Amino acid sequence: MTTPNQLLGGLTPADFLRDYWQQQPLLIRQALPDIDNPLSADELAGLALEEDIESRIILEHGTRPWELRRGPFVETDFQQLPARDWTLLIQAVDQFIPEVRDLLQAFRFLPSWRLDDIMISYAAPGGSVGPHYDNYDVFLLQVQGHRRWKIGQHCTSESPLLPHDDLRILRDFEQQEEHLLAPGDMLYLPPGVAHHGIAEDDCITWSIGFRAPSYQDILLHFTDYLAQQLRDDQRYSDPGIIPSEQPAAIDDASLERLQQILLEQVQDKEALATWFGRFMTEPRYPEMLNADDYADGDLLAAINAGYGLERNPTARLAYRLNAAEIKLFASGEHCLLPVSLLRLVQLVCNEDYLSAEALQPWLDDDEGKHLLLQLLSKGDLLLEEDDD
Ligand SMILES: [Mn+2]
Repeated sequence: MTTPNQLLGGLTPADFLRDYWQQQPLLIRQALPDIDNPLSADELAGLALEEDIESRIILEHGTRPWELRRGPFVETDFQQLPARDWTLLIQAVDQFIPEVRDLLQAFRFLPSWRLDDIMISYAAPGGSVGPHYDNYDVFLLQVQGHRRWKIGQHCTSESPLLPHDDLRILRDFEQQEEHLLAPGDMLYLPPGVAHHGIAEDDCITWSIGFRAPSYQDILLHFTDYLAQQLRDDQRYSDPGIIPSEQPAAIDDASLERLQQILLEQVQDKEALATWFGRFMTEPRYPEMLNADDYADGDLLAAINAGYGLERNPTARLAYRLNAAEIKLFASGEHCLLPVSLLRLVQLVCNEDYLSAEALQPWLDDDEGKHLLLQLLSKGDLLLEEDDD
């Protein structure tokens, strides 16, 4: 496993966050020198055949320039592809392949609720998804073969795009840097930086992507959440007004009353925390969380037999600690817990695997045991299974 400083090319996480994160690209040679590709091109193609896996193929010279095809695919789709200039993209591979998920441990210096997924791309020689920019940070890790990355200008939603129904390809690309990445090399890009990666050979790149809710989403979803907590009898009111000279006019005093209503509501910091924690832990594939009832006995028997609990790879967990309590967010829902459970909450949020040894002390704590049972029943945690 790589050390944090190796991962960031000799920078400490604090240096990286201060000088690069959200600001400027960083090329890191041999960020993961020992990376051992756990998924071959054939295995990636195999994933693209599966119903519940999001996959796309982009052909630079298809039935139209930059043709997008969406999975699931069938084997003959791959047999009919040209020898070069196409890319296969598979989303959220970290949720399906433990060896891919393990890489996320290296990014623990960032808030885990900001992480979105690891997308894997396989490209035939010349393959590319075109010059584009993303609205979120991304680390691009070269895992097999070589990719030439061209880095361009800063873009915004005003930047002109090629006419295309499905892909956001930049009309203009102003190249500023170019780097050839070999296995183990990694490129960090902040949001909005134009980039264009072209495969030199049989090329596999992992993209570690982040969640960045838009202001649109924040306003829309937070106010929707707030509105659900309000009563119908909480209404605009104007006691003490004076007679109108112009009955059709909306005056400043009326607008100020409205502003007061809005400001009072959105100022509730704990309501904001509750909404945000729920929103940022919403899983990409909620159907992969299988709710199932567990009894005390199931949990005790498993742990006493030495089995641990595994995090469901689909589950997203986060918490907020305030003076009075803990809010635990689990895959879009939340519960309130006593502060005495903080160590357990941190264990559950931070670890992919909870050993029987680590859990044992919590089985004597009614609230701790209840929390574990709740997470098991919701499907966020899973009982460890026999390997054979
Ligand atoms: Mn990109």
